[in-house]
Amino acid sequence: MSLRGVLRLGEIAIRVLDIEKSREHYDKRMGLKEVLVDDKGRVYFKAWDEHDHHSLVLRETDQAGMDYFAFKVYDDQTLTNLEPKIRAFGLDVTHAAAGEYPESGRRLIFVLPSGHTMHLYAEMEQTGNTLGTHNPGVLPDEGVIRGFRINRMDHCLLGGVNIDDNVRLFREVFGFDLSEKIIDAETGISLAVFLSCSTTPHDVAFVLQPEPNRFHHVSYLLESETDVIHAADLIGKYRISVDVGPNRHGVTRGATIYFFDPSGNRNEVFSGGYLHYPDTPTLVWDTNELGPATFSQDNIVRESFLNVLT
Ligand code: M3P
Ligand code: FE
Repeated sequence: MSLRGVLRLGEIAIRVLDIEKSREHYDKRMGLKEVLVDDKGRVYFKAWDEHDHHSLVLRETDQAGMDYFAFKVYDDQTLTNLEPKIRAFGLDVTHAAAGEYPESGRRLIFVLPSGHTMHLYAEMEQTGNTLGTHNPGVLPDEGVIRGFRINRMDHCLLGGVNIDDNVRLFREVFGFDLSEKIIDAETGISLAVFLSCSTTPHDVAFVLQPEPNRFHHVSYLLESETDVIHAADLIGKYRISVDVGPNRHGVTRGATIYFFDPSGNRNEVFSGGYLHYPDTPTLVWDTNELGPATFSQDNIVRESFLNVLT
């Protein structure tokens, strides 16, 4: 893995019920920065330490959930190389021209076996993280790091059908590793799969659901576990709906909090976890250890965490 193929989760488009309440949540409380409202009224945000123009897109409508998620790839040649492989896997691929999605180069668009719409793109306007690139220093100006002190978007967890087919696509076509999985102890069926294209334990994950195309959470990286507690204090102060208070995942070993945006979409902030390399073996958990796999500080299986999706 020299990271010259599929790079990272670069953009996620989430549906919200009330754009003003969502602005308050994502910008004022979480501390993401609003950077654009497009001609369709969609609102764009970025985390402070992302160089690209944006990473989060919100669209107001009457049903919460996710419209699509988009991975950035290394260059345009990577897109060209991937398209026939995605088709050979059996998926239809449509195209979006450069500029069709704001500040973005051309895109490949397809629907995963799990029912989720995924985009790949190579170019996005780079607006920087405010530090510049020549003698950047380490701390941006006062006020740039706000709210939950989020560094960057990290991963998403999506619920759907056929998750083993997703695993095959991500491994065989996109070059991801299966870093971890949770299986049913009796049947061996995959219940959750964690896929990495980098040195993080996961860049995307899928959890088995009876219905396709469900959204479980989008997750943001914090600098430290102290910042996880700071975010928890703000979640309490502003009466943000909590799913699971500060805890640690067994899977990935991240220190985590789950909470909900005003539309019921789940968000996560986390810090820590191990480094993944291509020779790291796949770690397997079974349902006899579902508590420790999900929340390792109290080992409690939480029904809401497993069953509430948008
Ligand atoms: C994460 C994470 C499950 C674990 C999820 C883990 C579904 O979201 O960020 O490590 O058991
Ligand atoms: Fe997560």
